[in-house]
Amino acid sequence: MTKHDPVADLALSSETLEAEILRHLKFTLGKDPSHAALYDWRMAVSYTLRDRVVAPWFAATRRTWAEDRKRVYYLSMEFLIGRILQDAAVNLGLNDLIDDVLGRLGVSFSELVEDEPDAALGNGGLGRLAACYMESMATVGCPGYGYGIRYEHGLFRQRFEGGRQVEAPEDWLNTRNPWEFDRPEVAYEIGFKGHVEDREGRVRWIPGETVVATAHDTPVIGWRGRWANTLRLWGAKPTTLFDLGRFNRGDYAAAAEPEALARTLSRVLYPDDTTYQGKELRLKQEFFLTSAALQDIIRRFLDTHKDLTKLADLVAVQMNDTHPAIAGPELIRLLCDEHAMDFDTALSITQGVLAYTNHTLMPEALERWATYLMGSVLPRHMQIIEHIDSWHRRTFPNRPHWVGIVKHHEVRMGDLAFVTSHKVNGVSALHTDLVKETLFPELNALHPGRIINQTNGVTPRRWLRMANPALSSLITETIGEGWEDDADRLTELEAHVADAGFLDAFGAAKRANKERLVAWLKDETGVSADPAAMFDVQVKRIHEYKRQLMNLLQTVADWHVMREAPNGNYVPRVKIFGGKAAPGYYAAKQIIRLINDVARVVNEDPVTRDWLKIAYPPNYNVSKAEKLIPAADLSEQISTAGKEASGTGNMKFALNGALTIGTLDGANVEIRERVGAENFFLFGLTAEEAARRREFQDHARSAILASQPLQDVLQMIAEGRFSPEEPNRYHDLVHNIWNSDYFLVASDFDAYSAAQREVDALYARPADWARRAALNTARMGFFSSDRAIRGYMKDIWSVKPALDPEA
Ligand code: NBG
Repeated sequence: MTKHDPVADLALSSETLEAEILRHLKFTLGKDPSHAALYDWRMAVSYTLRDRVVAPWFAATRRTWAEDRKRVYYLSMEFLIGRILQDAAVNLGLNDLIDDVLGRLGVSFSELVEDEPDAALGNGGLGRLAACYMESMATVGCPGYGYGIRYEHGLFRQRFEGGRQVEAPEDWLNTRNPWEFDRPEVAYEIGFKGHVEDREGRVRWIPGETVVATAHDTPVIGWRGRWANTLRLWGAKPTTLFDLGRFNRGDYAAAAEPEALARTLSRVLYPDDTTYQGKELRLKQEFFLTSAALQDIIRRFLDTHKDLTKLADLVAVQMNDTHPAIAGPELIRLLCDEHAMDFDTALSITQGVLAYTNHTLMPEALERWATYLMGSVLPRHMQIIEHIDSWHRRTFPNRPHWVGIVKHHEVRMGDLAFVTSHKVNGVSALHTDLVKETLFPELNALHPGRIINQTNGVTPRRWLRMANPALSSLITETIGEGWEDDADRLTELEAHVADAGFLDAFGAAKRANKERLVAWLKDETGVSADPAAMFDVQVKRIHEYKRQLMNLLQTVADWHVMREAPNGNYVPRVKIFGGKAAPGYYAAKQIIRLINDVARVVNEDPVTRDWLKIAYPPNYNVSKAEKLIPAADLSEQISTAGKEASGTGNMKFALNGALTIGTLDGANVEIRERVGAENFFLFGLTAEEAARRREFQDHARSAILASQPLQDVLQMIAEGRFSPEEPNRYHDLVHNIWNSDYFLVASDFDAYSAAQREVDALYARPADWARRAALNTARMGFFSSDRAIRGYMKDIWSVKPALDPEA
């Protein structure tokens, strides 16, 4: 039998495309073209594209049913999707056609693209990884669903007032979301609180509160539309809509109370990715997502199968960090209490189904719920957690006494996720070793082989093909089509790096991206940058461990040198920062303010104006990353070794031909191995050395005393050189570096400075720089999320890609 080729269905003439856009404009938006606003055009084009996704989406779904394939369910509290319009256009191969057709209609496609709100249902790397993985699952043909929460307000909007971060609510759903299909008929009741009844061994949880979870589906289309999956986001609704009695008595606010209470569950994303706060609403959100997903999964399984003991043959559930780790107890509850299974069988099925990805070692980010809170919000689950823990203790009598899921009146979600899973994975090779050695040494000894590595990846469709059309065209001209879903083919570029013509073209593509960015930076920040200068970029969440402060201190040191010796010869740089701080994270907010204070002084300095500029565009998000990354020359990946689990921005930069200055942390280690040590600026303490360095009481003070430049910089900041209106504004910050400096800014400062001088020296040799940059792009294919997803499919999910010939 010849297989139907859905790609053929995507072919479209420009006349048809135009007619479809105009049809949507008229019948969906109710607008005459002569009166249509940008918004109307964007909606019309989005609906037209969404229509094109439906056929491959149905085809993939039908095939999964018909072939009774195993499905993967990716449970995540965050999906940092960004904009969808252009991504869909690129994957469907319609980008240029749409551009032409709209051009003829007098509409600018790039303006439409910029008009789309950025779906920011995530904080940072963990959420963006989930989005890249969804796209790769659709590209390789891994049948599956992403399950998340449809937050009405995603990550806050950041602006600066007097250099300080100010947060404003984000409202991506203010206008219609053209990508989703509402599924009001897919609804599940989710309970909280209440009590547990035990009638002759039949245990039942009687919740004290309930809400309803309803589904909103967004199709996720893979490369060339060969496969599509569903991102199913849950919204919360009240079980009883409205208290009519109260309304009739005129008590309108109270009448709407049930609705308001339910809605809070899917109202806002918690804006913090590195600390755990123990808030009841957060626990409720986690359970809301998890329970809705598991009920949906079991319902789908029972549509075609009877025997729930076979669940793991058709279902793989991935828990993205511990946020959905209540999945273990919830699945056991559903199997035991609702489907009359015994505990041991239910636990073993659960372990077969679940797997857990760990994304951080930071102790303050590891979720632990007070038993009284867990017991009150989820009383039945608290019992089951105790059962799991005592089962584990009985099964492993040599388990050390300090190990356990419930300890010191807390439920440790990492241990819970570990025990209820068949595989636990780290997100880079180094991180995986540290998970084994420092986070779960005892559990690792009891369950050898359970912890495995799956190094993160990023989708080359969005992060190269779409974000960097200049470089993408060059790649296609040089090695031909097809590298987008076979990123290992990028190595074919290596044969061309000795060719001066190719290197010139490579440099020209970078230059074009930088020119685009210059115009944008001017608009966003007022800073004028010279496209010939080195663009040195650090964009990511602001956190002490990521050491934006070290980068800034180094910048001030450079500025100081230039001022002292204004006749010197300096390599011009534009220092670009981007990122948000958690609203309650004081130290991170001080760092933001200091960057802005320093930028104001440096950018106005006539002595250094030709060499140094600092730009900090506010509100860094996915669409800003798409502009910044392709224009970067230098990628700053300078976290304290042992602290960054992987990083994924590091991959996006190197893929786009930036050179990295970085520590031996997270995936930097593997990036350096792949691109070659000579094409990577390494500096700093290793994870082991960092740990040992901290044991030395005076590490910061002695490093500062040994470094005149660092002393000078700290002195300038402490004296209020950058905050004359409030000279002691950064007292705490400087005091902290001298006296504690947990993240070893002082100890790594000189090594970092020396590496920056190597960077300068190479940038002064443009041909050498271009060759090394091109080698980075050529050797980054490994970091495609397709490779990562294939790894998960093989080692964790036991699922074969539906698009591979023999599958
Ligand atoms: C983050 C890590 C990053 C990593 C991403 C994706 C959390 C909790 N962790 O280093 O800090 O790249 O996860 O794995 O957001």
